[in-house]
Amino acid sequence: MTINIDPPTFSDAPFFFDRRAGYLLEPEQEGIVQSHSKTKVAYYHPKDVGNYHYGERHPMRPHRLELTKDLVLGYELQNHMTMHAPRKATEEELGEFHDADYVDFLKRVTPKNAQTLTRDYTKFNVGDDCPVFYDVFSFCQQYAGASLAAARRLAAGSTDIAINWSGGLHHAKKGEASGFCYVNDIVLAILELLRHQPRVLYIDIDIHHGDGVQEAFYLSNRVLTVSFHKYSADFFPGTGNLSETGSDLGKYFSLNVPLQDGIDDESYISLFKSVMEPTITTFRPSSIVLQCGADSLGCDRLGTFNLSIAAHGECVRYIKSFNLPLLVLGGGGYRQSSVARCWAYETGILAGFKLADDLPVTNYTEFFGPDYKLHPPLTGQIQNLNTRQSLERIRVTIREKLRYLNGAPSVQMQEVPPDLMGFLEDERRGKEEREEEEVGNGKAGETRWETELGEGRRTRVNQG
Ligand code: V1D
Ligand code: CA
Repeated sequence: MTINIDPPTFSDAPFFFDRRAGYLLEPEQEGIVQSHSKTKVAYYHPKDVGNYHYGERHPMRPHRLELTKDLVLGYELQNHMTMHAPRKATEEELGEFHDADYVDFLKRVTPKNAQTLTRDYTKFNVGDDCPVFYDVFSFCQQYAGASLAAARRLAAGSTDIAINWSGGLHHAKKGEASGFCYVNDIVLAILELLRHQPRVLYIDIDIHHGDGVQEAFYLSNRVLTVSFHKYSADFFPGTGNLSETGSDLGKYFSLNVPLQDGIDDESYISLFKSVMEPTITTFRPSSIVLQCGADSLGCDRLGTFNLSIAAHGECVRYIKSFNLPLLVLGGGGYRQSSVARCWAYETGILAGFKLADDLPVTNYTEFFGPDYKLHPPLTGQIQNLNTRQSLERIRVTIREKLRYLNGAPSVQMQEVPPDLMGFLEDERRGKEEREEEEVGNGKAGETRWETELGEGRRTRVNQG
């Protein structure tokens, strides 16, 4: 591959040099530039997850996951991460959060029998936003299975970072679908982490409010949720006001950063860092789950922010710099080419590599024209309706709320006794699955991917 000197991008600007991480670039290798990290990274991509269709007129395109994976492989990042094709989540696993009748409905419903289930349609909120498409249940099992496998690997300490771009479906509720989301893989993954760890921090940079995750842990002091989102009465889901802070034991453990149209890179990053730094140092999470919805990028078909891929990635880089076990998930994102560029770039950041600006050739190269760059110039900026004063008010209010956390028992707690139920459950799990976690080389039907050198093509090596 030709060695390219990257043109300066937004993340190269001095503004982005983080004191802690020190992003000095090392010599380039095969078109990518390595940084200091020896961090272990596990990449989860459920087989066929990109082949599901919400419908012609629906903005959600799972196919974006194939574009992303092909860019990741084109950049040869698979040589620096473990690659996993995880098994599907079982009904029992989905039932750890979701109601049994809802899981059963998802399992039974098909586009053909939908007519006969109209009452359930209303009850479980399927329809325009959450259509019943062919094999919708398998789709759910796939993306949730990936987030669960990623969480298990993190909890076992077998990886430092786990990535599942097919996950991050933050709107799904215990007993109903919502906002393109059917099962909430994030809640399931956090519950898995909580079986082994005292506190989990959830951060959500999708342009929509992370309402499903907030709601699931609204009364808990073991999960602190922070969502950055557009907040207005006519923007889905309409929740996420600054005043929503949690209840009972969970009071002050839900934080919301409500923003207006057109926020730019500099204000977003400055606010993100000044909220996240005190949140992390005060809450002292044992691990972090980061939902990276890419509909907060400029030019998204549903979103109305002005963020560049570099700025979105800077949030990921910043969270990585805290060196805590990190689960990174996808979410929204409705311009397939931008989503794939963004998540490939962020995979590079997480794996410790700076990617060349010239995109590698993949099966989907035609999606990335006319520039074929990782960081194409942003066009069609939207007017920034966030004033300096409105942003300062949010910053000050959140910092005040964080002061209340200092005295919270879950934060003072140094250790949590081992969870007996979790231990018994571990024992119950099959031998194959324990090997998946301990050996990490796909013994449980996982697939390890290898790349044919020089061609950027993928071959599968079954390990079973
Ligand atoms: F434009 C559409 C075309 C077809 C079907 C749906 C939509 C659409 C656009 N925006 N639906 C929405 C949002 N729904 C409403 C409904 C109107 N009702 C009264 C509510 O405004 C839902 C937006 C969901 C965003 C999902 C997400 O990006 O946050 C996401 N996160 O993880 C996965 C997806
Ligand atoms: Ca959000």
